[in-house]
Amino acid sequence: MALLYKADPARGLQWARLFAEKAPDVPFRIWPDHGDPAAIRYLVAWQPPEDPTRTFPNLEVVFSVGAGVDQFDLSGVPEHVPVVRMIEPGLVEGMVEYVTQAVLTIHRDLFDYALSQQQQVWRELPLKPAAQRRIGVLGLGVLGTAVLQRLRLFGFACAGWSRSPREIEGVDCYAGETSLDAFLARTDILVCLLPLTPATRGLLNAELFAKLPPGASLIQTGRGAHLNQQDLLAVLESGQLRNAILDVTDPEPLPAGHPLWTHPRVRITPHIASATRPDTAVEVVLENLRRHREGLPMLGQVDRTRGY
Ligand code: NDP
Ligand code: OXD
Repeated sequence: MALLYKADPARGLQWARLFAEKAPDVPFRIWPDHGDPAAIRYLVAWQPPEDPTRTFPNLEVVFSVGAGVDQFDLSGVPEHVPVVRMIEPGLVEGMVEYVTQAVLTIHRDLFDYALSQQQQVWRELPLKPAAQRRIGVLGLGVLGTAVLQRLRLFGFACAGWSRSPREIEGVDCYAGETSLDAFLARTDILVCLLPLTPATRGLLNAELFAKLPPGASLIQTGRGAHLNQQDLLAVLESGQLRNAILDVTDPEPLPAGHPLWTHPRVRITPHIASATRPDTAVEVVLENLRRHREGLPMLGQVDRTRGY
């Protein structure tokens, strides 16, 4: 009854230490040293190997080491093997920190002050109260909800958009395609925290940007393929969008020389908005192993028809 870890090997060593301490009865293997393939029951992976059940015939559960599963070829995992994505407090905390700093950067005009600094110009801009800044988060799941709950505390006017109706205290919730235009029309700072699915691929495009108020800004923390990067460059040029903070791009890494790298109104980070934290994630995986053994639903089980 062994668990195979197939992701960043340095973090794998931390997982191994935590498993040895908290679950010594579960042998922990790090890819490619999987030992007896027939002993592998659980796989924790960023990207599973091709045809995992042929290699590991007794595989019972595939865990994504990340919150998203778009990097998985779900068709390669047979229906009887559940796929579970990562929901863990460390990952949530990191995302709340990242989006909060990004929203405050835009809200407090730090792009403009950076440009002034380059020109050695001492120029004050009018201070806008948070209540007059409208934040809109695409995706009201684990991360989008946590981000909005924090941003509310600053007094921002908060809204979010999801597929099915949600209720979050202090947040105007919009649901479904028919409400998207109204959500966009009231959004000054748009945050993307959607999963990448056929329905959301390319959603951040010229048509969508045109529905935001002129001078809106984008914080992109979903997946690179949500965004049409050429369209973004065009709306930054026209002024329809004022600033963009991108944590994810397509492809990753963003190639050297790409115009987004040097755009004065774009800030780029290398997909670090958040990351699964071994100490908190191991607790969740162990809880899910317990649930699985007891035939209970696991936390974060992926609905294959929705793709997230
Ligand atoms: P969840 O599955 O908890 O939430 C997804 C949300 O998106 C839900 O509210 C869902 O609606 C909504 N959604 C999905 N499809 C649509 C659609 N077609 N139209 C409208 N709304 C839709 O995911 P998480 O919050 O845990 O994570 C979100 C994403 O964040 C990940 O998939 C990943 O892409 C990204 N991420 C990025 C990281 C980074 O470092 N940059 C780190 C971790 C995650 P409903 O509520 O109705 O289901
Ligand atoms: C994730 C990520 O999905 O790190 O967890 O992007």
